[in-house]
Amino acid sequence: MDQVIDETGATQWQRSPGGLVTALHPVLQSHQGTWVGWSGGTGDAPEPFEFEGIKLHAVPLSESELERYYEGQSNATIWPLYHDGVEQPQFRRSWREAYRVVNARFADAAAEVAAEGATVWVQDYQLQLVPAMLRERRPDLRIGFFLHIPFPPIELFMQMPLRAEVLRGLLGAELVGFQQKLAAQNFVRLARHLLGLRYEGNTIDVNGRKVKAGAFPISIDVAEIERLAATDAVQARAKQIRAELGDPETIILGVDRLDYTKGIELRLKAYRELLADGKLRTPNTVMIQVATPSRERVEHYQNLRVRVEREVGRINGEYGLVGQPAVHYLHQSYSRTELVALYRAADVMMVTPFRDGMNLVAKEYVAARTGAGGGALVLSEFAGAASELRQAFLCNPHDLDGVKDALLRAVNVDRTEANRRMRIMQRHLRAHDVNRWARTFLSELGVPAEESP
Ligand code: ADQ
Repeated sequence: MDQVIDETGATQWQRSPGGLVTALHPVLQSHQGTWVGWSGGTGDAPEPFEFEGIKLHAVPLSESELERYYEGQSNATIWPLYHDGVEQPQFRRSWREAYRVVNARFADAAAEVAAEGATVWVQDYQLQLVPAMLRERRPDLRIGFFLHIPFPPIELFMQMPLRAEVLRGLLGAELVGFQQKLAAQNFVRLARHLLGLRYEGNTIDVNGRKVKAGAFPISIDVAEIERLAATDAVQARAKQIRAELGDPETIILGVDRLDYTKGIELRLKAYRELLADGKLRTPNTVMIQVATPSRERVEHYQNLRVRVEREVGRINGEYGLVGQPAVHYLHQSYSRTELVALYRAADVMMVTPFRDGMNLVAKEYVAARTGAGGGALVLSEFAGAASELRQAFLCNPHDLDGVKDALLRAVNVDRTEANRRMRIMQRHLRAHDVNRWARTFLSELGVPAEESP
C-alpha cells in the first residue's frame, strides 16, 4: 500500500501498482490475513489499521534505508542479478548491511503479530533473510517463502557477496516457491554447491530438517478481470479510446512498469523498423505504450527512461502526423478499469521482457478479451507466462527480426485463428487463477484446506 495526500491535504491509502500487490490482494481479502509490509514512505509507520478488508501492519524505513536497502541492495543488486544481469548488478557493503537490518525488522514485526503456530508467508526478493530470522525468533511458526522474480543459475548467483546468507535465509522456510520449475532446480543445486547440502528430488536436507522447493506459477483474479471487462463502463470506454485514436485498423499496446527487464525499447524499435519497411503504416496502425513510473531514483531506471523517450520521439518525428502520433507514450499509473478498457481496445498486446518471473499483464490481457473477439498476444519466451500461454505469438526478445516477425503475424492473424488461440488461453487461465496459486502453495506448506482461500 502507498500513502498519498489527497486534494484536501488528508492522508489516504491506495494500492500500489505492480505484480505482487495485484496478486496478493484478493488472497489476503479472502483469507483475513495480516499484511506486514512497508508503508511506501519514510519516517514513522502508522498504527495498524484496516484497508479494503485487509489488516495492515506497517514497518517503517528511514530515508537512508530506502536508499540502501530498497533502491540499493534490492533494486540495484538483487533485481538485475536475478534477471540474468540484463543490467550490471552493483554491489555495495553499506547496502548489504541495510538489507540485514531491515530484514531483521520485518522478522521482528512478523514475530510480534503472528499467533501461536500461525502460518507466515514471506514474499519476494526484498525479504530473503526473513525466513531464517523468523524461525530463530519463533520456532512454532509455519514459514513459507515465495519468490516472484526468476531465481538465477548458480554461476550468476555466486557473484553476490551476500550469497551464503541469502541462501541460509531462504532455507529457514519449510517451503520455498518459485514461478518456474527451472528456478526451483537452480535453487536445490545451489544448496548443494554452496552449502554442501544433500537433496532428493526437490527436498533439501538442512541438518535433518526438510525444506521443499517447488514451482507455483502465479496468476490473476480472472473472475474480477472478466467481470470488469463485461461492464458497460469498460466497453464504452474501450470504444471511446478507439474513436479518440481516429478509429485505426490496428491498435498495438504495451503496459509495463518502466523497467529495463521489460523490453520496452526493443518493442518500440521493432515497431519503428516495421514502419520503415512499409510493412506497417500510420495512421491505420497506432501504438500505445503505458509505462508506469517505477524506482525513479535508481540510475538504471533514469537511463532507461531517457532511452525510451528518445525512441518515442524518434518514431513520432518520423511517422507521426499533426494530431496523430504513431506512438502514444503514457508515463502514468492507471486504475484497473482504465487498464481493462485499454486491453479491450487493443488488437495486439506486446509483452516482450528479456526476463520476467511471470508477467501478469499478459494474463490480464487474455482474460480481459473474454467475449471481445479477436486480439493477439505477442509474448517473449523469457517471461514465465510463456510456459502456460502457448497460443501466444512467442518470440525471442534478443532477436529483433524474430520480434518483428511475431508482431507482424499477430497484426495479420485472421479472426477465426485469433479467436481459437484466445479461447484456449482463456480456458487455461480460468482453471489456473490466483486463488488456485495460493491454495496450492498453502496446501503444499501444510495449511489445512479450511484455512485456505
Ligand atoms: P511486475 O514486474 O510488477 O511483477 P507484472 O507481473 O506484469 O510485473 O505485474 C504488473 C502489474 O502492475 C499488473 O497487474 C499490471 O496491471 C499493473 N500495472 C502495470 N502498469 C500499470 C499502470 N500504468 N497503472 C496501473 N497498474 C499497472 C513482479 C514480477 C513478475 C510477476 C509478478 C507477480 O516481476 O514477473 O508476474 O511480480 O508475481
